Amino acid sequence: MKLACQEGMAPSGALQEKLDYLAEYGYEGIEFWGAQFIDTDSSGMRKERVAEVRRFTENHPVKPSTICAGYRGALLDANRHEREIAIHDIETLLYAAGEIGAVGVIVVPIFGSPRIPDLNPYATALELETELLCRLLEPLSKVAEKAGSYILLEPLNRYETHYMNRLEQAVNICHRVGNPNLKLMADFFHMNIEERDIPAAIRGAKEYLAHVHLADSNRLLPGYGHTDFRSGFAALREIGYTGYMALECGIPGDPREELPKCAQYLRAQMG
Ligand code: LER
Ligand code: MN
Repeated sequence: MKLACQEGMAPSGALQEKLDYLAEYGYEGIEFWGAQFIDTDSSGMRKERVAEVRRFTENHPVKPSTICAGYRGALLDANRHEREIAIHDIETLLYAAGEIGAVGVIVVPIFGSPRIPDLNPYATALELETELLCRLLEPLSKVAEKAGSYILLEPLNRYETHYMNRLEQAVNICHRVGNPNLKLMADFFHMNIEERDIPAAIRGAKEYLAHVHLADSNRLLPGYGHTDFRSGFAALREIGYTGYMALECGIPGDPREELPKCAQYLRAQMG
């Protein structure tokens, strides 16, 4: 398993320096926020940013791990324009991920409350959302296939979304769509709130798990809360997971001291 860190958590402003710091601290991957690859004027790809990331990471030990969301609109919006802009931006990001060599693009189907009407007794909002999501993910995962990257569905805790809070729900969507370029990811912060048993949830997602986010129970760096990373990492090892685990959390202090300390802590939990 490889440790990664979100770009915004690394010290200093320039990409080259961030990469150098991360390598020195013991990280092997960097996760980028998606918005930087989207030209909001033309709605196309920001090719110069993609080229820059490629240039800086090509011969660097720290590689792009993933692109985290950052697209406009929402897949599960009742407004067609909002869905279409989300699809368009996610497609752009899937191609960007392919070009920079990242595993894929983290996709959250909807933040917050339902935006699809409840049409009970014909269908509940949740049933409609699942139908719609599968319909949208079928062509999107074909784009992922063409782009050489993966869609990574991310379950979030109940305070951030009403839809898809546990890994099992994302597994069901992946299973139903049945495209090998549709996968899911596991975020320890959300799992700590929603899963009954984190190692069991990870084991249940074996077939589709393609990325991990790391944060402790209080969404600070691992080691500052009460999440048991050791048992979660053992389950990841058991299912043969060898991908990235990217930090996505607050740093309670100077990143120059905290990030290397955290890498050491995480490796000890893997041990
Ligand atoms: C949001 O809480 C989250 O975990 C992100 O990875 C998704 O944007
Ligand atoms: Mn996350």
